[in-house]
Amino acid sequence: MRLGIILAALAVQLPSPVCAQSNSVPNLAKSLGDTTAADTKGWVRRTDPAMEKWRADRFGIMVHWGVYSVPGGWWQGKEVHGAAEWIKAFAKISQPDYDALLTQFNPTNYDPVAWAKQFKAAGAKYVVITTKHHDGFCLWDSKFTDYDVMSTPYKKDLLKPFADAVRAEGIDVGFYYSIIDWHNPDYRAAIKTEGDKAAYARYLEYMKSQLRELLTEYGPITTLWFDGRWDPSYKTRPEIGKDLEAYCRSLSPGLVLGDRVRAYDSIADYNSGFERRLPETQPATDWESCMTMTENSWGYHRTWTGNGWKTPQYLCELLTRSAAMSGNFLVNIGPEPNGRIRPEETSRLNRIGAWLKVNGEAIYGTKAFPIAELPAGLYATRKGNRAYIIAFRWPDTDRLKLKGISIRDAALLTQDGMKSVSVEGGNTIIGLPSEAPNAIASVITLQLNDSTVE
Ligand code: JFZ
Repeated sequence: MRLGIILAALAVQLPSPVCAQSNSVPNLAKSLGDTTAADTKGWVRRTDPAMEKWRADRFGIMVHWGVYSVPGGWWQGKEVHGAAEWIKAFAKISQPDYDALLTQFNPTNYDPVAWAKQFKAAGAKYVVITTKHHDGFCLWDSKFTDYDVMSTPYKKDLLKPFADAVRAEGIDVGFYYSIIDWHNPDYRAAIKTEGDKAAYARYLEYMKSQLRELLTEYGPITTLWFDGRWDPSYKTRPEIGKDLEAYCRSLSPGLVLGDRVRAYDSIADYNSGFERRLPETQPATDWESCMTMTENSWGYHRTWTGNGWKTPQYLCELLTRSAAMSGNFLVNIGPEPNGRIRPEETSRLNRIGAWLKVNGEAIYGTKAFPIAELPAGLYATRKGNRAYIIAFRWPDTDRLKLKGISIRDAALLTQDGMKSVSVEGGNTIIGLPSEAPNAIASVITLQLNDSTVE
């Protein structure tokens, strides 16, 4: 149902008709396959260290940055609602007009070390940055195109210092890479002629060459986040995605790959279909939700927020709900064209980080801990024989009943002692202080009986 809302929101802005090269917008509305909690589609649960690390991370940051950040959602004096990174399509900007934006992309305030410190302060364990979005512009010095940062006044690779700085903070580096490319003349949305087929084959080689650069020249890349698989040229030929995936894995054996590298026929290492939403129930596979802080703009938009900015508390709750369903949460930022992270985003990242600093034990390295009939606003996670109740709404009674759960002890994470812990008819009853100890969400830790099986 949420997908319907996303599509309805997109539909408002769909330009039509569009040229053959960039007809991705209407196709997006018509044919976006979505994955559901029940989808397992050939998924095999990986238990190698790289996958276990990704699984334990639980919280990451996504960065959408490119020449679309220059107009920032405004074109010819008019605000263009919706995802700012789509402005070329939404405002029907001609290729020459769009290319002129490259001459204005000069992020002189770009400070990757400060960015990395900001990610650290947010408590992120991995970061995924757009190396190339649908517009085809590349943030690095690619040998295979001039449509990159070297053709801007900045003239320096943006990814190398990014990867180095992020890694220096102990944070994993991941790369977003768009399969759709509005600029490359060989890209085809559909294959109708032999010529299209040959062009797309060249495009595939182009993608591989770029992915080789990204996977071999920027230090260890832990995850590749593909996007834009919905055009018929890709989604009707699953062998292409399989081939691309095999190629990436051959270059980087531990690579963690979301399902968007594939056509809709199967899930790779995790389900990345939870876009600006969380699953209703816990998926059977590994999964990740990616989330905007405003409504549906990933790239920097100067003014449009849709339903406004999500509060830090709400973002913490979405992160917690994800962990309580054994999933990861990737929150997005869209830096300004000058390289600054906007204050609305830094303040939210800092608030999330401050909460995680105290309560992160209940999130990192945890998985779902199902408790029946937990009151709304309360979530449960588990790590070994410790479980955590994370309360975004402090119960208005002084007793919290945990149905069917038998524990040895309970404590507040941030202060000593609970009023009481008792057992009544197989349920654990925890006596609570009348005030929530934490303004965002308080954590009650439970010491499980050793017999409670994992
Ligand atoms: C894609 C991009 O088009 C968008 O610009 C942004 O980068 C986002 C992270 O990914 O948009 C999508 C992709 C998939 C769905 C919705 C929007 N989906 O599966 O519902």
